[in-house]
Amino acid sequence: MKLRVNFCLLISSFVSSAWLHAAAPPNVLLIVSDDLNARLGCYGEGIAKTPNIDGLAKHGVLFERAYCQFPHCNPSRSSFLTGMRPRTTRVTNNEDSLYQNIPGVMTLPRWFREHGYATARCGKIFHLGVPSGDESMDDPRAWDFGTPFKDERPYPKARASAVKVETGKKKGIGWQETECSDDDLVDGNFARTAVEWLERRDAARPFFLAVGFHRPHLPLVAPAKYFDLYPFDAIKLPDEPADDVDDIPPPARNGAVPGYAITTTPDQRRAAIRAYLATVSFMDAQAGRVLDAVQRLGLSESTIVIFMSDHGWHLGEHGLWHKRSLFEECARVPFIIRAPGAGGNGRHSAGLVELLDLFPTLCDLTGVPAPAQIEGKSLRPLLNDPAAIAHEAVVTEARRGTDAEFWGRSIRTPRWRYTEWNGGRDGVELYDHDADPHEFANLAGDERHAGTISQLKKMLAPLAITPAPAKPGQ
Ligand SMILES: [Ca+2]
Ligand SMILES: [Ca+2]
Repeated sequence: MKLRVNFCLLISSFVSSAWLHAAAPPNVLLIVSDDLNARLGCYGEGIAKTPNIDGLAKHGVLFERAYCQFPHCNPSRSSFLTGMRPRTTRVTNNEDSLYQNIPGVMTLPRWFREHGYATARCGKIFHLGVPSGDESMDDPRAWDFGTPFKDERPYPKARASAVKVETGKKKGIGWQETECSDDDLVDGNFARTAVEWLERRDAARPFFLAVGFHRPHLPLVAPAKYFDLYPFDAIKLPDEPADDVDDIPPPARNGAVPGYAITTTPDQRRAAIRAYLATVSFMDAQAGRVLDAVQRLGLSESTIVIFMSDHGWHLGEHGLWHKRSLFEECARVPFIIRAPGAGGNGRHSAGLVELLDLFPTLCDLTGVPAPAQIEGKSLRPLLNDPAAIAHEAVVTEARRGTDAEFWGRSIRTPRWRYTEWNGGRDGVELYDHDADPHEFANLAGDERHAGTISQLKKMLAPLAITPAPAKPGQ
């Protein structure tokens, strides 16, 4: 009799746990900001005011060392939305098509859709033909619902009392503090639509809601109230050694965004930084609207929330004001996971992680199987133990240059960053993060580090794109 009771208990406990899992897999809310670096309040070194993202981090796990695979919209997004490295997707600029390169490719939202999730997109998740409004880069098979992406041009009127700094930009605008409401700009619209979608969702199915904010992508347009958070005169410019650029190989110095040469004078630099911060705070406020709705609708305990960016952005470090570099400010991204029942309480993880890890992590946390194509790793162990390690090293690659083409590949370990351009023919860089967290001193020419370089080269080779062979005479 006792045996029978235990057997019944066993059966009922098996059935109830299987039923629970089958009936209620967690929802996923994926928030992706565009061109956002890690200088947020919750990152401690922060200069941007981001109370909503900070609030999310307080209840989740913040990854201090998260890196994109390619600091450019389409290559980065094609990588983390498939879980494959750029050497596999072969998407290395904004014009490449993931779907042409890999016909029938499986993407993260499509995978969740095929596993029973209601999938919705508000804003930019795959690379869109920004700012033309062309959505040809999106995966049409991925979504049950998607908002069209329309740039807000013509931009709302500038505030009469706006700080006037001559930008020197010939076409378009670099930044603008506007007299408009949040919903007059695309990100306000994406937040509003995402909240409405959550309110009307089909509660019978778990959801995968992806909200892609456009800011702080250029042009830096935001309502004036967000500029008011940052007094112009209080904006600090980067403090760097005068000879910093002397030891940076030429391919790592060029690659400025055409038409964005607006940072010649200290006041122009202050205005550019201030506008970037204003748009970060604007984006944070929109993310807050979606996060508040998750709480208001009682979904906090059943929803995994991810906040991340597609790559970083330079605010004048090493004289750079753009993306597509392999320095820390550009390769590193904010990455926060709040998962019910895993991690939490504002822990920080110092483990190296890659955006590639997003796909397998979401599979692991939801019970959805991971497809065979995955090249990243689940971060679930790091959620439960912030001292856990996922990767010995992470890799970021870039393609730069206008007159000549330079392929850069960079490997980051807890201590070192090693970068080579065109396989080393056009320059190598080695930075010691233990002694030099701002990457001021390039140690590549120092014979004492030859062994370290040779070891890092060996680790890098199987993970990166093979650079094109040298042309005759090179
Ligand atoms: Ca981007
Ligand atoms: Ca330097």
